[in-house]
Amino acid sequence: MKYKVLDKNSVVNYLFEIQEVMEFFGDDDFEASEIGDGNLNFVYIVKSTTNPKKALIAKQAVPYLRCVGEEFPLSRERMTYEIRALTKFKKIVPEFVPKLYHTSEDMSLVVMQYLGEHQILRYDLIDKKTFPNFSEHISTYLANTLFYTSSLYLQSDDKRELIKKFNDNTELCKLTEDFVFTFAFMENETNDNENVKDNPLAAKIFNDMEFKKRVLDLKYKFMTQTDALIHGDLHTGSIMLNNDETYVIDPEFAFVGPFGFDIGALLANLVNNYVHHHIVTGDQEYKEWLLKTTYEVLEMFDEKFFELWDSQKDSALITDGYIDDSTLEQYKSQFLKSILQDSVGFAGCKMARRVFGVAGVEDIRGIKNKELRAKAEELVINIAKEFVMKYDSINSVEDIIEIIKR
Ligand code: ADP
Ligand code: SR1
Ligand code: MG
Repeated sequence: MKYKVLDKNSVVNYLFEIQEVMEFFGDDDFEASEIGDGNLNFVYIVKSTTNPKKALIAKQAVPYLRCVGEEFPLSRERMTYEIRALTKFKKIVPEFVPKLYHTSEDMSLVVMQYLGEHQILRYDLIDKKTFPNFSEHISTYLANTLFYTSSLYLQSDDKRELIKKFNDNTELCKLTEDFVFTFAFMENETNDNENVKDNPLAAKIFNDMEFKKRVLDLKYKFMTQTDALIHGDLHTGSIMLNNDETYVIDPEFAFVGPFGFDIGALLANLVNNYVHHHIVTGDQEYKEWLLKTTYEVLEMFDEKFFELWDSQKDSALITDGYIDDSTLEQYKSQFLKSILQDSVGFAGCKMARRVFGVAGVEDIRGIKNKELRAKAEELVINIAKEFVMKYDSINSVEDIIEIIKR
């Protein structure tokens, strides 16, 4: 079918032609409304008119960046990568990825399970909700998606096939290069310039050449490392969950990139939320829960990744019999330490970009009281700076928790 931009009426007409959707709704009529609150795309909830709990989600990419407007063109091919990534991750960790009912690269559209009993993690964290299974779930998601798409599991030809399939996601990788690693740390028209103007904190970070050199190193890792298929935008707005289940949505930034990038994104968002509570609510108990969760996610990731690696004797990287067991164990420990270190570096960049860059987040930019917001921003920049300046000397998860607490 030839691409056209849908609206709440034409999406229903389109779905009438899709067998899987018609089977889902059976004899029920259905209607659509737009619920997207993301930066890039349009998201429709398509509900049965007789039973509104029976619903599906239809998400379509339009040929521009939604949060800026039609004057910022962005090719809709990003949905091709979202479809490919959802399909791939669904095979690896089916319990953490919504069920797919229909995908069309031509229409840049996906129809998926409606997560009606799940909430976006970012808003729940702001509301001080706790989730007993979150660290267990998300560490399993991270360990499995990263391990099974890496050269520690795949053979060389399969890994290169994976790179071919994902690494033309040029425009979204460039968005990250620009908005995560560059524009947020210099004068730029896309920044939150009301806040940048006459702000000593902005001047401090924009003129900190030692910090900016380290950011360049991390940007270079992002641009050149092809470790594993990553989600590419794993902030707390890309996670929907409840007490029992956790889902990861929105992998349109997916490409074969550095191991530490998704872990770093999650770490950054947990720490920015910690800063929110430190400054706004002062809720000690909740801050403790956030620190415990951060600790568990990182430790459990390490254990699970190690375990997966131990069960794989032969891969593109390691040929069985190549080195003795104790050397291999040392090698693996060092390898995992370097993933942790890079995660901390990426987390620093991802925390700091939310202060002055485009696409601020509710945890920080959403703080209504100006003085408190300025305090939160300063704290975010201080922790982020420490992450970026010290990432390659981090030895353990305890070191990271120490930096946050201090
Ligand atoms: P974007 O690509 O524009 O960032 P998202 O994929 O993040 O879009 O979706 C935007 C919003 O739509 C989410 O924040 C969430 O509220 C809602 N949403 C997306 N997918 C689902 C889903 N499967 N079930 C329920 N709500 C969803
Ligand atoms: C201008 S792109 C804005 C941001 O939205 C996405 O969620 C990514 O984080 C991207 O950097
Ligand atoms: Mg999103």
